[in-house]
Amino acid sequence: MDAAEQKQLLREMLFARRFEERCAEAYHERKIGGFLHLYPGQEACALGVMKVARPGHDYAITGYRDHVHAIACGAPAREVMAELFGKETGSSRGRGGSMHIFDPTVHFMGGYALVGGPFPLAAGLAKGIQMQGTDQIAICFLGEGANNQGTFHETMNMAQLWKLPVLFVCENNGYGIGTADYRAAAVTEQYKRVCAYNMAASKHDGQDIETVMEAARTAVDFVRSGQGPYFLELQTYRLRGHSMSDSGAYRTKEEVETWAQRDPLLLYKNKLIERKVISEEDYRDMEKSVLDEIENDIIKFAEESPEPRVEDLEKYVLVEGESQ
Ligand SMILES: Cc1ncc(C[n+]2csc(CCOP(=O)(O)OP(=O)(O)O)c2C)c(N)n1
Repeated sequence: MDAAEQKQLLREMLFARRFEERCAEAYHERKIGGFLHLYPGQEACALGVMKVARPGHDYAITGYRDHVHAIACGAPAREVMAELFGKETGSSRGRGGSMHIFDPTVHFMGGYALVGGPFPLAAGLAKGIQMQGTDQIAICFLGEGANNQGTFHETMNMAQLWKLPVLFVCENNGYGIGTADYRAAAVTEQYKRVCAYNMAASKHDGQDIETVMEAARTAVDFVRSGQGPYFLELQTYRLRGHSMSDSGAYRTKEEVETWAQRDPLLLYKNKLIERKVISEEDYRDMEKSVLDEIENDIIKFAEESPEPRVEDLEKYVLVEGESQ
């Protein structure tokens, strides 16, 4: 990447971080209701993989920690925020909320609350691509906790058997809510679990975005070339709680602080400063412009958008196969 591209990538990481922090504030202001799962600490995973894939062309699907994935696919950040605010202009017209961002126009297929639910849906997307014979791929981003679901094993088997064009990205942050991986899984190195299905797999540092991009390049090329599925494990850490109601009592301050030193945003910022691509002053200016965009464009749009109308309560509800 040239200097301008590196700067742009840093801005996207910073934007993702500040967007999520602003969501937390809006939640405390009671502008966002329901469950809210934030992404700080894991940005290099979704942004790194989608930088290498083809957003808007390839399909992506994920769980409930989905805002940044949607934006990385090209969903307008305004519409993601409006969805969180429950507004009619939101990506799911305010009916879905944080866990159900959905934007088929950019091939972002959601946003699901059921842990492990997206695995077979991703395989279905990949089967559709295979039948149509296009050069697209389906990308399924999920946490390591999801790999303990039956859907994981059923999907890995079928994906490999049918050589589906699907990339599984395991964002291994070490915890499923408050349960450490070693307390729930017999094998904690997730990439090893798919060797039972003869699936190509590898594990990488999920904090360094350039490492993620390099690993994703190999994985994406493999899947796109028709060789079948690939399982990419990225070791990462969420710097905040599982959701807004998490006290964090299950992990030590020292552990969080150690991981904070490998914060993906700081790692990349420091790299660019060392390479003299940016200065501290440039970073401050970048931060100002990101905060300005979030406040004066994105939040403003969400605040000023209309609520869904009561008369439209049943609109988009499917009854006996018909949309009302
Ligand atoms: C089918 C199902 N079982 C249980 C839950 C409750 N639950 C919500 S999040 C979660 C942990 C998932 O952890 P992981 O897949 O590692 O994702 P992370 O939150 O770390 O991103 C659980 C068990 C659920 N939402 N769906």
